Amino acid sequence: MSQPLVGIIMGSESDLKIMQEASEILQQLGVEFELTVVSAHRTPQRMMDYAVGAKERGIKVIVAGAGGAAHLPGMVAAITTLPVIGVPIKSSNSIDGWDSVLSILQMPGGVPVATVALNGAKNAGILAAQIIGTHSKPVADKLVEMKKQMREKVENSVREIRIAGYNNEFDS
Ligand code: RP5
Repeated sequence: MSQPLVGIIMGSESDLKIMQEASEILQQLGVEFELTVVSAHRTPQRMMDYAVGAKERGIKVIVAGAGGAAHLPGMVAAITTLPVIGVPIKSSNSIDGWDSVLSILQMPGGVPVATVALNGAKNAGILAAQIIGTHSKPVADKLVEMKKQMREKVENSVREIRIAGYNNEFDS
C-alpha cells in the first residue's frame, strides 16, 4: 500500500455512512488515504496518539467527522499543525445538526478547523484533494477534469430545459 496523504477519522462507526463519501471522492481523485474511528470522548488517548503522530507518518491533511458534541476535529486541530477539515454530522445524538455544526465551526482564534456543511463529507474530500493538488500535478489535473464535468452537466441541463420549451433572455 502506498503512503496515505489524507487521514479520515470519525468519532464513531455510525459516522461511516456519511464519511465514506470523503473516501469515495478521494479514491476518484487518485489521493491515497487512510480511514479509521478515533473518538475524542471514548478514546481520548487514541485521539492524542493519532493527532501527535499523523504528521510524522506522512499525513498531509486530516478530515475529521463527528456529531452532536462534536469535539474531535477541534481537539485534533489543537494538537497538530496539519490542516484539519471538520465534517459536522447529523448523528443520532444530534438535536437538529446545529450542535454538530457549531461545535466544529466556532473554534477559538489560533486553532482553525475548515468546517464544511452538515454531512458535507464529499466536499471535505474535495478540499483535502485540493490541498494535496497544490503539490501534485496528477491530482490537480483530476480536479480540473472534475470541474469540467460539472460545468458540462450544467450546460447540458441548460440545453434540455430550453428544448423542453423554457426560454430566457440571457442565453438568447
Ligand atoms: C459522536 O457521537 C460521534 O461522532 C457520532 O456522530 C455520535 C454518536 O455516536 P454513537 O453513539 O453512534 O457511537 O461522538
